[in-house]
Amino acid sequence: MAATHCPYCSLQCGIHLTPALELTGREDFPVNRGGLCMKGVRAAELITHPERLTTPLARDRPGLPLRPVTWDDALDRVTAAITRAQAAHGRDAVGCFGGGGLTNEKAYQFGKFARVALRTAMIDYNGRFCMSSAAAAANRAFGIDRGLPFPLSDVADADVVLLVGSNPADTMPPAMRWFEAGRERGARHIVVDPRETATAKPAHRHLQPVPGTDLALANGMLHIAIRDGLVDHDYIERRTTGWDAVRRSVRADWPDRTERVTGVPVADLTATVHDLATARNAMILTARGAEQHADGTATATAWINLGLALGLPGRGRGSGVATVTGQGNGQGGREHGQKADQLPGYRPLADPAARAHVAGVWGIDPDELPAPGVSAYELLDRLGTDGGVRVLLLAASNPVVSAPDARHVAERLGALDLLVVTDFFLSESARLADVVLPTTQFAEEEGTLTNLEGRVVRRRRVLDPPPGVRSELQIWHELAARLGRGKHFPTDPRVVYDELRRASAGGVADYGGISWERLDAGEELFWPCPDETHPGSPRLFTDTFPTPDGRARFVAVAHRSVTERLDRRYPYLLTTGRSRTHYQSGTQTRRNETLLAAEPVAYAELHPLLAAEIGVADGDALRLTTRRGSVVATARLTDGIRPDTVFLPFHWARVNDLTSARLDPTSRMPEFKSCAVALAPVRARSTVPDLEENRR
Ligand SMILES: Nc1nc2c(c(=O)[nH]1)N[C@H]1C(S)=C(S)[C@@H](COP(=O)(O)OP(=O)(O)OC[C@H]3O[C@@H](n4cnc5c(=O)[nH]c(N)nc54)[C@H](O)[C@@H]3O)O[C@H]1N2
Ligand SMILES: Nc1nc2c(c(=O)[nH]1)N[C@H]1C(S)=C(S)[C@@H](COP(=O)(O)OP(=O)(O)OC[C@H]3O[C@@H](n4cnc5c(=O)[nH]c(N)nc54)[C@H](O)[C@@H]3O)O[C@H]1N2
Ligand code: SF4
Ligand SMILES: [Mo]
Repeated sequence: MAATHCPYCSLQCGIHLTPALELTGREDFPVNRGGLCMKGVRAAELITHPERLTTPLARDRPGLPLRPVTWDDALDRVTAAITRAQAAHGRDAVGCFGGGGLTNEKAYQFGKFARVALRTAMIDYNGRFCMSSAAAAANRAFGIDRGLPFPLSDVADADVVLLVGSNPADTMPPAMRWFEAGRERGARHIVVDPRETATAKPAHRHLQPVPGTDLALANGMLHIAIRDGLVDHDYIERRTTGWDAVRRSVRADWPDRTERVTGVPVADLTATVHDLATARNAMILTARGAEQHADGTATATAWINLGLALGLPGRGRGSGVATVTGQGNGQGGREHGQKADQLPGYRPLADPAARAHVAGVWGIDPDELPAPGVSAYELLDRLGTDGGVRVLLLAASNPVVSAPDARHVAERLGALDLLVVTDFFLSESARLADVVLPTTQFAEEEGTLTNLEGRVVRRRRVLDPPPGVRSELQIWHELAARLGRGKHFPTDPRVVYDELRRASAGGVADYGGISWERLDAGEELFWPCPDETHPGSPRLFTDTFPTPDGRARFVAVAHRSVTERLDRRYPYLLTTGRSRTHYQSGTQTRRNETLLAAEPVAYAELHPLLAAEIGVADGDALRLTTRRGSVVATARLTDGIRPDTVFLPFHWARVNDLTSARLDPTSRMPEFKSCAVALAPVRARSTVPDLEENRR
């Protein structure tokens, strides 16, 4: 039996797993203390799933079906395509697209593979669709991007918690124990969400803004804090810069104006500000609802501004402004080099000193390192075009389902010379591939992941992978060897990790002192941890911020309406997100019988008033159409949602045909969480197969 972690979300719940694949929650792991969600308890069922990929597949020509091939054949095809594309179109004709589910070792190695074996600038990953707005805002304000700068259990110590666009009751159920512990102590919880979610129901107050207006909401609350003399001037003076500009910038954000823009009553705005400001300890937590907008960075910044004005970051246990990271290794995945502009340790790729350090560890000349490339959506958008990527290596993401304007993305993938997908199932994206490489699942590999708190956890191997399956570390070694750079790519994850420690040493995300030995001995280690005698950093910002002057930075941000225009043809607002049952693009959870039975088809939540207006009843098929695409989902009526808004979980193919790829100017985050939509009942039963097609 091994003490390891759930493969899914950023909570990284501790589990015990036996070679017979019996899975139970670990009481000794401080984040979940034995608790697991319905996805986590069933995670091991996928290891032996009959649809598991156990041999490489390839297509001999476009249009022909995928067929089993040998590893040598598959890897030779990939190498030949890489060599051909780079000879004809330059190094950047080959691209890499990674994922926040990859272990630290793999995320690090994938970034290195792009820069050292392929020498391409074109690498980015799905975290761009997840954490990029919060990361950009935190880097600017605090000089560091670590989702929670404190252990999750601090939530129980907060007297007031404001959750903005975050639904942990569905997305991280075991985390709720800490919220519940707080409420039992008398803490007040306030939720900002257009829907009355399972998180909002037990909260003390629920603010229901129009999707896409969170920035206006935060600025309006800051205006009230200033007007009512609730600002912590001593904190602002001692610990921050830039206050004056921010103070001036919210002068016109009067409460009635904020109510008009956001739909949140003035009384609720005022009460919330007073709750936050008068609490001994208060916490503001943002998540994707606030961040996945074309102004996501500015929105996250506005909430940070409010928190700084109230003196929350670093005030003490139970205080702060933070973001709730999403994917299993969303945190580590963005620290070690999958991002277009980053080297390991959160080092900027454009910084000569950073390049010199990492090139030294990698044993190459710094001049060999490419320049920063483009962001995830931009990379996908240009696939197969002149100057775009022509051979794409895709690992641990399923953009045909999860990228915005997904129909367009599928078309771009189809325009490639060669698409190579590494996965353990034939995902919707893998079905479009020319070469599919089967890889190991969590129970078959060693490694580390970094959870939402910046805590590094160990993933442990409990059984051998099926014959025919290889880990990504082996795959990238083999490819690098064929490209003449094999010696740079060890396959033992411990060796890779020790190199990652050296590469990250001295960087913002310093893992230098976090050894597998210390983790295996049961030490709880949070980065930064510069050396082996360092205890790690569970709580940041208590004395100083990692900015050049040690102060947090206010940044003035103004609300402008960025949401796609509503008109007579597209009169309603569509927002998207998650159901409790399924995970992400659904490759894994839609293959689990129990989970599929619990939530078999795409559904859309809407208010009974809206349903009556368009003439649908609960359970009817509903057609949703945007300026980009059209989808059928089952109507689910609830009076907990704003009557002008429809909510659609994105776990089923085609949902993202609807969403807009307009990007945040700073983070390049797409606006997954608001666009204009038309709704119509589906009368003809013949269109219902649309729903069935989504089963898998
Ligand atoms: N069951 C399940 N759990 C998961 C995942 C999963 O796919 N399924 N994925 C994991 C990952 S990668 C992530 S990133 C996290 C995400 O975790 P969350 O951020 O909690 O999840 P979402 O459902 O995307 O969005 C949260 C809420 O934002 C609300 N919202 C929509 N638009 C707006 C808006 O404009 N303003 C505000 N304030 N709220 C809005 C939605 O109604 C939704 O309830 O979950 C992780 N956990
Ligand atoms: N409309 C809308 N779209 C969204 C969002 C939203 O809220 N609304 N949320 C966005 C967010 S926050 C995220 S994080 C993305 C996630 O979207 P995706 O990037 O598509 O994430 P997953 O579905 O987790 O895809 C992971 C794929 O990799 C495979 N996989 C898992 N682990 C590994 C591994 O270790 N190695 C390899 N090779 N493969 C592996 C899985 O089987 C699956 O096919 O979706 C984004 N898309
Ligand atoms: S909350 Fe996240 S880590 Fe915990 S069991 Fe569920 S999916 Fe796994
Ligand atoms: Mo995410």
